Amino acid sequence: MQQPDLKKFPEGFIWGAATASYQVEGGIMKTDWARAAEDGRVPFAGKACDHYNRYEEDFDIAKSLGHTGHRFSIEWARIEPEDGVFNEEAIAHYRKVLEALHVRGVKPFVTLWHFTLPLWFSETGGFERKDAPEIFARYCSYVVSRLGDLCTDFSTMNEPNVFASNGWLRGSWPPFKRFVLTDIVSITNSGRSFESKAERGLTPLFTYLRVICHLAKAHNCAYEAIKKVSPLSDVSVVKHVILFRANWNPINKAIAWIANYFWTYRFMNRVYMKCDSIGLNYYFQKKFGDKKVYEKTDMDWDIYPEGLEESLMMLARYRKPLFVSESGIADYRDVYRGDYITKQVQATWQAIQRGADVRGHMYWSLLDNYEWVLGYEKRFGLVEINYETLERTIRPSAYIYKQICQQNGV
Ligand code: IFM
Repeated sequence: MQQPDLKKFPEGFIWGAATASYQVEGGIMKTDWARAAEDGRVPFAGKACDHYNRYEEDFDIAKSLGHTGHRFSIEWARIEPEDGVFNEEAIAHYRKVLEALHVRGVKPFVTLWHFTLPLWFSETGGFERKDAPEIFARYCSYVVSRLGDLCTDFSTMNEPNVFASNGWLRGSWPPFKRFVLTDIVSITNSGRSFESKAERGLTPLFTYLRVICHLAKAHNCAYEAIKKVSPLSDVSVVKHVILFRANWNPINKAIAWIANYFWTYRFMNRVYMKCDSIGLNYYFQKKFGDKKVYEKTDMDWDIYPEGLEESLMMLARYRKPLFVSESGIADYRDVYRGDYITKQVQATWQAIQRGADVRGHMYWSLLDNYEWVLGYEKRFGLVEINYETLERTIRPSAYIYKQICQQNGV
């Protein structure tokens, strides 16, 4: 029987979880991250969860957990291992992946690029290149032309601001360029364990700004190119939002406003016209002037799932359909995750009541995964991975989410 106080979601609302190729597939070579691992600058991804071979087993689990949607990414280096050379075997693989989702009645959401770059592209300048937008659009339109009959929802890129700030400001991700002043701003999942070469002066800052500009152009260019080959596809960008808030103090309020502008709105203002929908990745907030001490996730991020509501409202101003493309918690012991999920779903429901057109919710992540410079230690998964045996174990919190998915409510 339905609980009387159940907060129901709109009919057809999509429930699921997300993954990304480099973080779960295993065996990915010839990328900037694989090269950085060989150079000892980041951990090896190795076989990861071997999801490349075990996707069917993993989708069975997702299905058994009541998921109706699944977000995953395509590995650019598999598809285009050399400049302009496309690999049909890789396409055939991802076609099988999409078919496996369809057979299980799970709707696919494909991200075309999730952080890792083919070596030929990164070594010739990557997104610093002037022609990067065209190169990226060529790749995106190729993939959509080959997969568009099996998938309608494509995100061009994941978290462009995280990619650029970790690569060109913090210098903790490839290509490890660091603008020394930015040590005062801590950006997401960048870690501090690996040394980067600091470049002095303003040059790295200008390069960063150029990269951001190229990323926005790349999305817009890819949107146009995808529409040419598949006019009916839904094309989105996946934006990481940090919720900057402030206490009563007007100076703090001004700082929060500026931070939200530079982290979220500046990029979105450049791309929203070329978005059919927008994906939101939310993990944490920063409240200026706040003395409250929050409990922490294993990433040392404040536990504040409620912030998802306001983050959705920040993107709702663009008047596009939204989906929560990622939100979740690193929680090795699985003690906070169930409550965290319940609250992040409640926050999503609240945003819908306030007028946000949210169509789906993807927990990050379906599986434990390679957490970039932090390696395999952080555990986000609904499903625990034993990296020795590759055995999958469903965590108790996954069943809390299952109930939400099945009731279409919380
Ligand atoms: O693991 C990452 C993912 O690749 C992008 N969004 C944030 C996640 C957790 O840090």
